[in-house]
Amino acid sequence: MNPRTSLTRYLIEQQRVHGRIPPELRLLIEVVARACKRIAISVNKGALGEVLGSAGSANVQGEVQKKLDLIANEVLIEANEWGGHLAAMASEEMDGIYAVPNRYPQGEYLLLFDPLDGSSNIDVNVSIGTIFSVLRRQNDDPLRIEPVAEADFLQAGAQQVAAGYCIYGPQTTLVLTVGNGVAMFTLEREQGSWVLTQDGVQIPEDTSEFAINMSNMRHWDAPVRRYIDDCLQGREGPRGKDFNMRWVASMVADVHRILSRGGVFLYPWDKREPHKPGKLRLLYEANPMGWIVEQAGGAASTGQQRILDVQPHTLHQRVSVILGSRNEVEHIVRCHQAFAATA
Ligand code: P6P
Repeated sequence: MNPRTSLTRYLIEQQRVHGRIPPELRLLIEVVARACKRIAISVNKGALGEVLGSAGSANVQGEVQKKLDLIANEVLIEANEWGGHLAAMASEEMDGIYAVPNRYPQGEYLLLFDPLDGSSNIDVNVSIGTIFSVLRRQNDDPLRIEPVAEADFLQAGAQQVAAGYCIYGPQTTLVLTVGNGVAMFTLEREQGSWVLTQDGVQIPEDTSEFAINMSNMRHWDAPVRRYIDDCLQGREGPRGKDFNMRWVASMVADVHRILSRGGVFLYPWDKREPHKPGKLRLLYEANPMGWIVEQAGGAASTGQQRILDVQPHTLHQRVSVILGSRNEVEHIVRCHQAFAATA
């Protein structure tokens, strides 16, 4: 029986065989993966661990924080502040950035994370997850005298050097890209090791399945309404085939399904908050998930442009998200272009 490939072996191969990553980035990813194992332990305890329910606080977005949101955030910060490979961290749950204290070893990487995505599903035992993104500090100061600033994080998603998520579901699975395709590692609980269970993940180019929160239909812009209307008409309609719909309200779960069998995920701009381009966060959700999807042969667009080309201006910037099976995303982008041409 082939010896099972561990996360460590996979990362060593990406470092030494493919020359994709330096040792410091390999070690940083290992630290994040260990933190995800620690979060999984808390998530799996549920009511037995007294980790359910609200923390009685709100995050910088004004959203109610769950106890597990804060636990996951703390685990990631504690694991990485001593890691020695980071200059700073930024979390969806925190305002501003967390610069590694000077007395700790400093690295050249910037870690961004949504510590627990899909929090509304925690108390109802539906899959949730941790999303992370790694950038390199664009600082040519060899002595790194300049302190890390928020502006260091404001890099387009195309600058990421690693991205991944961990889904806490029936299995605990770590999904990772370092720019050489997408690999999936399933947590082997007895020994606590990440085992490579899929490499070279490929999203089918076509799909008959869309994921969107249909209750927002009346708020959508015309191109999205037209796209969904066409899908709902099924084989008698302009798409010539029937469509299925899924919506988990946990991006990691919807994206994991799309990586596993194809599909398209949409969280578009809507008129409830017209001044915001969308609900999802560019740096903590759209960029890491967009890169993973592209690395698996899919596409990720705002409807107007490639998500990974969006230049961030603020840390918690939001964006409209359309991602998944390449041909379906391109069809939706054409719907947007058609309406723009007649505007
Ligand atoms: P809604 C979770 O809060 C999240 O950020 C994504 O994981 C998810 O896709 C979306 O929001 C769900 O939003 O409005 O359907 O609850």
